[in-house]
Amino acid sequence: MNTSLLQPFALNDTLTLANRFVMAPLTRCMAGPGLVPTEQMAAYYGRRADVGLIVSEAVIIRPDGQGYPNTPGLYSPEQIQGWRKVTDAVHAGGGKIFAQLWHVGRLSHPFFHHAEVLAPSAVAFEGTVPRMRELSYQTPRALTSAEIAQLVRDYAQAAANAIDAGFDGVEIHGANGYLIDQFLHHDTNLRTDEYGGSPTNMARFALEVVDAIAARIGGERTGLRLSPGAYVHLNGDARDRAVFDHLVGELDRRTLAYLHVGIFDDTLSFDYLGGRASDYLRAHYHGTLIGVGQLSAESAAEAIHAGRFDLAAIGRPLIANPDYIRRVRDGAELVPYSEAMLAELI
Ligand code: FNR
Ligand code: 8K6
Repeated sequence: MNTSLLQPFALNDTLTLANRFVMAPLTRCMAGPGLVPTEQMAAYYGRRADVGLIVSEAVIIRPDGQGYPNTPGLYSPEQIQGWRKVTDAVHAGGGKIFAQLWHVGRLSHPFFHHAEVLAPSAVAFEGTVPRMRELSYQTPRALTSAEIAQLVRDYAQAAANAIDAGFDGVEIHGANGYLIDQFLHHDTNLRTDEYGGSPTNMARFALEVVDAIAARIGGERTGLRLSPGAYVHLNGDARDRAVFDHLVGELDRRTLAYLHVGIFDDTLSFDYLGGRASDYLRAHYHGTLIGVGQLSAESAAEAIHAGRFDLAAIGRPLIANPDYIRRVRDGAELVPYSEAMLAELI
């Protein structure tokens, strides 16, 4: 492999990464009681500190944002303390780590928090909760505008908590069909108020969250993950294109740490985007772009040299290979990923 991916990359004036590899956010469902990060999680992230930037597994911003068992939070003092161990371990190894801030919207279930399931509109997701197949998703209640304003404040507070916990920044989870993405697609946003009905309105919540967090912790510490191509948890609609054109155009006028494609397989082509989600974002956004989706070190190097994106996020291979960077540097074989590996943190 061309070793240039292993050279430092200046994300901005505040943050320089040791190399151009990013650990993709990977939900592991291993938090302890109270959704507090554990010592095992600190050791797991610490083992990967030589990756240029670690994006944490998705972290819920408040109790009703939970959609899977044992996903960590960032709203209680105990959770902040737990994350401090994680960020210390990563920093001790010379790494950088962002927290991925998450609310699942309609993909939550009262089983987790005994509260209502909230979403842009009262449109249910057909199916059952992964790992808890006896739980069927419910029809959510549409958020009021006062509740939307509260959510924006809760995202900003979670970002401030992340900085308190020692994170270098946050990645807003605006991808994969969760709450923010539910506002951005016509399948799940049927609102007729200032948060629905037009591209400007449908993009409003995402931009309010971005702006509230950037105002609180700095735009240079704020990244955003987006899925302009719908591929999981909701259906795409040709009209979504105009929503993302507006949103990404607005993001392009702001100074953020980066945009990150939310996808599992970046060879997927979306009719309404005119091709791959990453190519669409590259064409409309001029800041740092993180590509992802079944990348190898070789295909990542090719894509970066071709200018398709700037940084390469690696997911499943980093579950299987805590020493991924060393193996790439040495040209060593990688251990193949298998789903059975999700059972423990190696
Ligand atoms: C994921 N992915 C994911 N994405 C995200 O934005 N937040 C998350 O918490 C998770 N969690 C998660 C768990 C597991 C077990 C997998 C396999 C994936 C998606 C992930 O970040 C990435 O986009 C995909 O895995 C594609 O990259 P790879 O695995 O092909 O390199
Ligand atoms: C973000 C929370 C996810 C919880 C665990 C997800 C595990 C998924 C692992 C299988 C990956 C297969 C890729 C298929 C693409 C469709 C996306 C689910």
